[in-house]
Amino acid sequence: MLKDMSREELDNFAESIINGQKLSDDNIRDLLNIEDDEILEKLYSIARSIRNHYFGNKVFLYSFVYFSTYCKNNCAFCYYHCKNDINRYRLTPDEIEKVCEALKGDPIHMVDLTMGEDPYYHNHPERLVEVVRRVKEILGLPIMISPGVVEDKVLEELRRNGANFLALYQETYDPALFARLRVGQSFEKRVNCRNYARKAGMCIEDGILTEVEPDKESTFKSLKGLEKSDPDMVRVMTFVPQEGTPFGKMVPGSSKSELKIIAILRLMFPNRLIPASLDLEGIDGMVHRLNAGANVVTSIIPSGSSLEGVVNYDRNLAKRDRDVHSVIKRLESMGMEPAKQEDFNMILSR
Ligand code: SAM
Ligand code: MD0
Ligand code: SF4
Repeated sequence: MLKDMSREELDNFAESIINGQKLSDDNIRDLLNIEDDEILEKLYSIARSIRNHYFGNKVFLYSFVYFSTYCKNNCAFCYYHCKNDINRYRLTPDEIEKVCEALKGDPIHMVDLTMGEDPYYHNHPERLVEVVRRVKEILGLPIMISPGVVEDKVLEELRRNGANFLALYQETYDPALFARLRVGQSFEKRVNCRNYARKAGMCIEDGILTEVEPDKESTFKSLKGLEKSDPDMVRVMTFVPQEGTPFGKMVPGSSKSELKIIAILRLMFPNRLIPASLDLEGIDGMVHRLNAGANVVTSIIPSGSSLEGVVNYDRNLAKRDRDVHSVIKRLESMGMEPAKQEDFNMILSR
């Protein structure tokens, strides 16, 4: 549908989305089918126009604190799969506090506290609540939690003690694919947990994986599922095969599909938060993702930190280059800059 559009027609298309026009199912399928690089560039330019309309050249920055890499689950795609024989760590509440002390003063908008479904915290959710309470006390910043599926009462406590955002990715809205990815887990429980978090007053992030789907129709189902989920923040990440896991021998895909889906998400969710994760391709990859319509940089990790990411493009690199100052420097070279904290707080309260 974009193939023969002139610059003016592309601008009109962006304008129509800003004015409330929704993509039809046929539109979504057509966009997913684009393979030609020139046409993809047209799609990215529409996504950027829409993003710029709502956010200008301003970007939000999230620090990432993966505080326990123990997990009782066996997600086929994940390095932290319970049977993977890897070095794991669990920070104690005191150690988490130290990490946060070190983040004090960093120009970030939110801190993302992430863990595997570690029984130490899952069987004693009051420990998790206490972590959130202390981190809030220390940093005074908005807090995202990524704890996996937790009970309604725990969500309420987390909210009361300072958690603003729950990140919980469905990975796919194709139930057959879900069963292969999140082996033995309940599709509905994951949906319900997200819905309850919203009811309890939190913002929610949902997301999907790409380069694992059996076909385009599966991706289409996921996009429609996200539409129904209607999250405040919406993510796509490229599946990266992880050594020692059931999907470890799969052939890695390129980021082309992710970039295309980021742009489609921008057309479907014009004014929402859409991340460019540093975890997949570092700062160079961030540039492409922002150019496809993203407006948040996630997985920022202090340069000296020994904490993990989830996918860890830099697991085997000598130098880790995803600290906040390197990010801001690169943003500036693109004509972009960090947003004000007030702008972020406004999004949290809408
Ligand atoms: N344990 C919690 C959970 O699973 O919800 C929190 C961790 S969550 C941040 C881990 C997310 O990283 C997954 O939901 C998935 O979207 C992403 N992820 C994990 N392994 C990945 C991989 N190999 N490639 C791409 N994304 C991956
Ligand atoms: C990221 N490594 O943003 C983080 C993680 C969890 N809420 C986010 C997947 O890429
Ligand atoms: Fe555990 Fe989360 Fe990894 Fe699944 S994705 S194995 S729940 S850390």
